[in-house]
Amino acid sequence: MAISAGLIAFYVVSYLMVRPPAVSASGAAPSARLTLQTVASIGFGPHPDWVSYLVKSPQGKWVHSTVLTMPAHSLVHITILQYDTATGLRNPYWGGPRGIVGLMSVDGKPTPTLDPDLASHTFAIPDLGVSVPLKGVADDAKNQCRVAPCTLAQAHTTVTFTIRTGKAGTFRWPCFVPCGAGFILGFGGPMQSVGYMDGYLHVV
Ligand SMILES: [Cu+2]
Repeated sequence: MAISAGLIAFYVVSYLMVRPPAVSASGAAPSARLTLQTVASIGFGPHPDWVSYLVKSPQGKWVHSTVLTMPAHSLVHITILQYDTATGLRNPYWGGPRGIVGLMSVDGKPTPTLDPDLASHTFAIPDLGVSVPLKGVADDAKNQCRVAPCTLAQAHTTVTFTIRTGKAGTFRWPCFVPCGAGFILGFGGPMQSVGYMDGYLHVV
């Protein structure tokens, strides 16, 4: 009894305390690069069926984290490999990319705006005025990824865009698509969990 109470306490504390590792963009000021992927289900860990982001380390390894580090006063070229299908945005305001330098490109095509119904997730940093809708994979696409990290051979869309960082600081970057399937209004679970659909950006 004491042992199980201890285990439960440990589980609760580790759940509250554990933070995923910070992963840095490649390169240094004034120009850096960062690659992320989104997956419909992470496939391992305490919540294998949760939707999630992963980030590629400068060494090319996929890391299950949403804690990012970028250089200040820089252009950061971001690539997001989108393996999840569309959920759709409740608020069409988020359908237009905002706060980026130039246009986003979707599968190599410059794209001024995205039909909100096609969005799977957003990459958004509200304090920096950045919000980019991420086009989902078609529901009937062949060879869909079920376990992360997904590979380029599996169905995906590729979204690229550039943001400009300013001064140093730490910023939240939550997802604004109600992608937390099975939770109230789609906004619970992974949507509120750092490492899945909520993250921190350290500008240094
Ligand atoms: Cu999301």
